[in-house]
Amino acid sequence: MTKHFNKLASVLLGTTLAATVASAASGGELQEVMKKRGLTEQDIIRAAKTYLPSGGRDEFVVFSSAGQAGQVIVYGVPSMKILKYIGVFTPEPWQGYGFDEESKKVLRQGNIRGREINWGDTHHPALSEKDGKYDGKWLAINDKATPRIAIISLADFETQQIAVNPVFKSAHGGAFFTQNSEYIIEAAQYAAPFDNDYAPIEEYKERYRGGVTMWKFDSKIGRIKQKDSFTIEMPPYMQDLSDAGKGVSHGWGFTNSFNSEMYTGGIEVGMPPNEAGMSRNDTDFLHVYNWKKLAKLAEDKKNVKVVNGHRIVPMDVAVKHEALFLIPEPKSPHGVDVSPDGEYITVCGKLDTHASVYKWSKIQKLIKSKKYAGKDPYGIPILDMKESLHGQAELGLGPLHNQYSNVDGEIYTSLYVDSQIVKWNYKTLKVLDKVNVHYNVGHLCGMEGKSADPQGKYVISLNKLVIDRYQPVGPLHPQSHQLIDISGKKMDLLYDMPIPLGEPHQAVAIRAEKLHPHVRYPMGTNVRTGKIHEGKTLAGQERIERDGNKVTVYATVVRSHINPERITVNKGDEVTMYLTNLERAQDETHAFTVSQHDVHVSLEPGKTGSVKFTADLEGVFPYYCTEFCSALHLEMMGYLMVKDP
Ligand code: CUK
Ligand code: CUA
Repeated sequence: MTKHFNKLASVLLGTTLAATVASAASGGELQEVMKKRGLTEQDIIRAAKTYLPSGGRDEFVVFSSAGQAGQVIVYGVPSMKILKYIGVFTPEPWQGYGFDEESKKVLRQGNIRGREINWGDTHHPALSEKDGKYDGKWLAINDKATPRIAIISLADFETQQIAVNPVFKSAHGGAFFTQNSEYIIEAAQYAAPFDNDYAPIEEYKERYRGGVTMWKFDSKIGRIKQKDSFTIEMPPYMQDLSDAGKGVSHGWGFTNSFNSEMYTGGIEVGMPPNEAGMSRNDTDFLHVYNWKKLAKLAEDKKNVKVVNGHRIVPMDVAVKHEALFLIPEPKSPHGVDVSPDGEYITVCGKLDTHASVYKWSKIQKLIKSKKYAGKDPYGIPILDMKESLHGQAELGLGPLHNQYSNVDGEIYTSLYVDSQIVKWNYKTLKVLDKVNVHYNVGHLCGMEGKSADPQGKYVISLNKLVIDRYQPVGPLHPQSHQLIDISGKKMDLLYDMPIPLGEPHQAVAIRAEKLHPHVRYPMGTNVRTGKIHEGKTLAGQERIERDGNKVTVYATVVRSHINPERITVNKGDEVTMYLTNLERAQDETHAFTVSQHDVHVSLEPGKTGSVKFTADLEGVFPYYCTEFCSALHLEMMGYLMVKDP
């Protein structure tokens, strides 16, 4: 007992005070609480390792995909306290994302062929990089269902851009920044024609294509430059997860694929069902491409084909310039993860118990010597698997994804089928430890664990099933993030966090000290553009302007009134309301809605936002501030009067 209390006390207070606390606690309140709640000493130690006292700050901040919710979840580590949901591909009501005009403009950038899309399937968030290290400026995340990439500013944790992929029809293998955020990699998934035409499935091999889009990124302003972006055409092998080279492999990209069989279910009558048809071959292909060279090539018109206004570098051009290669990898792979120095590339295959560690210097040698093991049906050179491999490590059933720690050669891999995290060394190929997780882990998230500067300390297991871990809330269970301490020789599972917002496919963590979000905006800021809003209104400038049936209201909000407090319009008028929050005090947010009009805008200090509606219903409609902002919050209101002239 005393030994455990000493350990606990040293966690809490450091070793010098340990003895004192142990003797005080052993007879006292702590033991009573433990007894009452049925807690073990191990529980108490884990609680102490994750407990964040009131007002405290976490060491790391995690950005997690919210899967089918189309959003991003932000939480702290080690406390696992949820801090924010960021609306990305789907509306987010609290901040009025999708309910005010500025955010609608961002959401509507995600329209496809004129169609509004309000649902998204977020998979892989990525943090912008400088020299392969996170710079804390931008977050990118992909939508798999309707291939799009969103850019979120870490100055205010708001979505600022959605870029639609003009040629892909689904995309899983994004987003991944190159080491200086020059580009964001997005790989296609289910092959389809690049154009928008119908093509019968019998033409799969000729007309259907996979590929990798290199989104040009301007990290100064945090925007994807659509016209400077290009796509590398690839065979219809169903490209998947990707990673950018860094350090010694900077300038190159790596993308997995499955279905090298090009099985479609429709071509080969009498074939076994999809699952078996798509994994008949023992190996699929790791795509290795020199994006730096391809970007240069794409500048010359004669090297590209333009589809939907977007530049494509065809496979034969890439092959001719020795910029695209294939390497066999164990079938049905999932993650491909480049080591912090860029020399080792670890690929895990769901149907293989091994992780395959490729060595960049070996790959480079094969490329330089033009020693190819053969060519695929599209003429792409294949490099010999054995000669590219550093080695393979037997890890367990269903290895999926990898994260690195701050210890040389140390890597953590999720085992989907075994429901475990395995710690091993990708240089020695030795397995070091395993820990059970609950259950069916997909990705895992290390602390800056995929950057050039991993921090160690923790990994988080992002689990697909929870079954018996939480209070049941119906047949659909929350999904689970489990925090694991990796600072010792053995891993230790510290904390279970349920997230009721969708599947946490992937998450990225950054040191909190790297983030410096705004406290307030410069007065009159349009937060979706970062520029001063045309509707900026200062105290004394409030007014209502009419031009025909168009009514424009320039309003201010400040404790504790909305000015103007009365707006009278005619039925059928088109009303635009610009609202500026004049507050400078921290966290003094107001927000605005009008009864029965389906609008909402959140107004953080200094922000100007707007709502727009047609006053098509006659009547009296209260409007009010929706944030409990002061003692006179309920008084912060007014009336929209709509009369039939
Ligand atoms: S994830 Cu998208 S299927 Cu393993 Cu990257 Cu869940
Ligand atoms: Cu402002 Cu409530």
